[in-house]
Amino acid sequence: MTKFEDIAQSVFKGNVKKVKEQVNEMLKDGADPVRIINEGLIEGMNLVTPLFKSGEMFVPEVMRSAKSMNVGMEIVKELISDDDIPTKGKLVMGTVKGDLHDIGKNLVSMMLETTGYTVIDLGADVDEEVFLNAIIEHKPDIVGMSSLLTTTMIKIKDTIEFLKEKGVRDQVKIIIGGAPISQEFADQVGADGYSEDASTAVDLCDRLLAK
Ligand code: B1M
Repeated sequence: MTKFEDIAQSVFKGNVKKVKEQVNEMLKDGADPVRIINEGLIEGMNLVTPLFKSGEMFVPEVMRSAKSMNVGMEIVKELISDDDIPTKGKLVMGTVKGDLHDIGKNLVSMMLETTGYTVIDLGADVDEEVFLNAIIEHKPDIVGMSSLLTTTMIKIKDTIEFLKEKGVRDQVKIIIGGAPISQEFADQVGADGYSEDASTAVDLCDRLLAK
């Protein structure tokens, strides 16, 4: 096994301490930081994704793997310019106005980040104006909206309408999700996509940006 593969295995196993040690040791030996990211840290999360999808790995284990990857990433990031960090696309993400549930949204953001997306997380209870300003400021490829309450689902529709009124709707793809959300609802409100969980959200973003 190569040293990059060793790091990938430690990320996969969620061993934060080992990832820290291995990354620091490889940097000391002069390894390329970008290769550490691509062939070690990201590769480790790539091992996690199919097992999470098939139900063989669960949320706490995925969180540990993601934490290991992030710890490694923090060390390596110091040494390279932002332009060298591979990014598949930029997302602005938030739970809609009136809704405080953020666990699922955080998991989606984390999976996207660990598979190479840049995520600007606006948090929960996000007003439509805040989505608008974030689009203007960050120029994301995708906007993600989460809702966990049947009473706040309507806010997704309102926010999309508001973005249309302000003339920015067509500048971004919009994805939505959360327990009460369905593909049918996504079609009704004019979202570009719906995903039922964090790993299919990654597939959805990949598909939307490949078009
Ligand atoms: Co509340 N809550 N809650 N709650 N809560 C639910 C959602 C509820 C179903 C519980 C129930 O009654 N059975 C119910 C909603 C009923 C309904 O609307 N039909 C409910 C209620 C009623 C409420 C309050 C109104 C209770 C009250 O005060 N009377 C209140 C509302 C507060 C508010 O938001 N204004 C409330 C409050 C809370 C807590 C604050 C206590 C806490 C939230 C803490 C937090 O998030 N920081 C909480 C919790 C924890 C839950 C349950 C138990 C768990 C939600 C969760 O985190 N699931 C929930 C019951 C349940 O869902 N079984 C419940 C785990 C998470 C990983 O899954 O969020 O579904 P989930 O996310 C998934 C997918 O949905 C998807 O991917 C995620 C990962 O796989 N996904 C996306 C989510 N967002 C996505 C976005 C995407 C793509 C995929 O693209 C953008």
